[in-house]
Amino acid sequence: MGKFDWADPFLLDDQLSEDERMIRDTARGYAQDKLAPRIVEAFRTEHTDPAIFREMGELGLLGPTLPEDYGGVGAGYVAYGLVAREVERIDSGYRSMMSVQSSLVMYPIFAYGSEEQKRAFLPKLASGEYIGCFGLTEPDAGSDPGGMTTRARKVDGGYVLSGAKTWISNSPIADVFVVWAKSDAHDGAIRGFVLTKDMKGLSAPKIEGKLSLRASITGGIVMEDVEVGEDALLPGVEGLKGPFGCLNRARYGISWGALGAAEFCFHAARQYGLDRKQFGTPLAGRQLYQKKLADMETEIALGLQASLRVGRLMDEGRFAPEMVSLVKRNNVGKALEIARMSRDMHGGNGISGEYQVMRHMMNLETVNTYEGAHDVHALILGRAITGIAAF
Ligand code: TGC
Ligand code: FAD
Repeated sequence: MGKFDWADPFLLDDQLSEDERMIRDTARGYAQDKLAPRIVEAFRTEHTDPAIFREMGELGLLGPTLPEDYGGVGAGYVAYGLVAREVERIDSGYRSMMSVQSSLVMYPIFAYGSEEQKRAFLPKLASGEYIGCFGLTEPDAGSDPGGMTTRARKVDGGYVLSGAKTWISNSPIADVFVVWAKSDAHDGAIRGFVLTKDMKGLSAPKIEGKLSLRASITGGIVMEDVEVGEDALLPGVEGLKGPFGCLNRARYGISWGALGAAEFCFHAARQYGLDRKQFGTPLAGRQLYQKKLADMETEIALGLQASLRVGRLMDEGRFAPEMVSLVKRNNVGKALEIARMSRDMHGGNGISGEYQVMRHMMNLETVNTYEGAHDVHALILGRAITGIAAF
């Protein structure tokens, strides 16, 4: 007979390789020692610390799946997911900073870029010397990125980009901008371009006053006739499959990350219930309280197993995007329910910054929306189930 561990019911740890456990422990140590002490204040004051990129870079946590030649550590996707889980256990905003840099900026340059682009950008993105952002969403094209109006006009020796992106993580502090635009030289097909912050006509205003993800800066990208050379075009991909190829990886990482946030909220509710007495007994001794804890533990355990399975298939080159939609949608939706539940179980204390569960709850509202809203992933699955697109 095996022993039951309430915090690891299916012995997830046993299913990891030595290398995966090592990367997980590095990420956990960093997150607990360096990120946890600053998050309450950072969230309260809406402060994004750019030094975090360099700290993560030093530990090999940026673009870890890339080969060492380009600054990565050649890790697999399970290891990448484990990093996301540890970082988001502290805050979804910190995980956002890490996953945009890794999956949405480094990955497209690696997968679709020229050798010169890879050499010029990847090592500095891996070390955190450069900060990157990914511009797909526009004011009138969110769930439907095919409706974008940003244009790349062909001119002698390059392109002129014009248009506006919005809700872009990292953009106000970014050095490198991976931007998607419809290119008239390619029959209006969507193409990727790598821009840098010093380019004339490019600006990235901050979006102020978010009530969610306050430790991760978000902004727009405004392109007013930005002239770029041929060398700014990502040569290796054309069409929406370019940005979606990156999103598959980021969404998968989020499926692990959100459960890290959920685990924080579950553990906090358990401890609170053990410590807090009402009507002469610890709250954790009440049936209703225990049912909620059991529901939390169940959803987290099932979700982690599912993400682990998708990660293994990714490492074997056998994943399908719909698998990612399934785990992103389910795990984030469940994490949001768990955070809301934990907030409630903390009573009045649950609304204070110090107890942290309401911060996770507010963050997860964003996580449920970005990288494909919860309902949009239902429609992706619906299309795969029925063969009928209902977007
Ligand atoms: P559809 O006709 O389905 O596809 C167009 C082309 O794209 C290909 N494709 C994919 N390729 C790889 N992976 C995927 N997941 C793919 N999904 C589609 C498809 O094969 C086709 O290729 P081709 O060669 O035939 O042209 O496209 P649609 O326009 O009908 O799209 C529908 C829908 C809903 C699936 C899609 O637009 C969607 O996923 N919308 C959600 C938008 C979204 O996720 N935006 C994310 C913005 S980035 C972000 O939020 C970052 S936050 C980061 C952080 O801070 O952590
Ligand atoms: P909409 O598409 O207008 O959707 C609104 C609602 O309608 C949602 O509930 C949605 O599920 C629903 N809906 C949409 N279409 C349908 C349909 N066909 N049928 C039924 N319901 C539907 N984008 C980037 O490109 N890069 C980034 O780095 C980035 N970072 C972000 C950071 C933050 C903090 C936030 C909030 C967003 C970020 N985004 C980023 C944008 C994000 O990806 C979009 O907000 C998301 O894709 C949804 O688009 P939207 O906001 O335009 O909502």
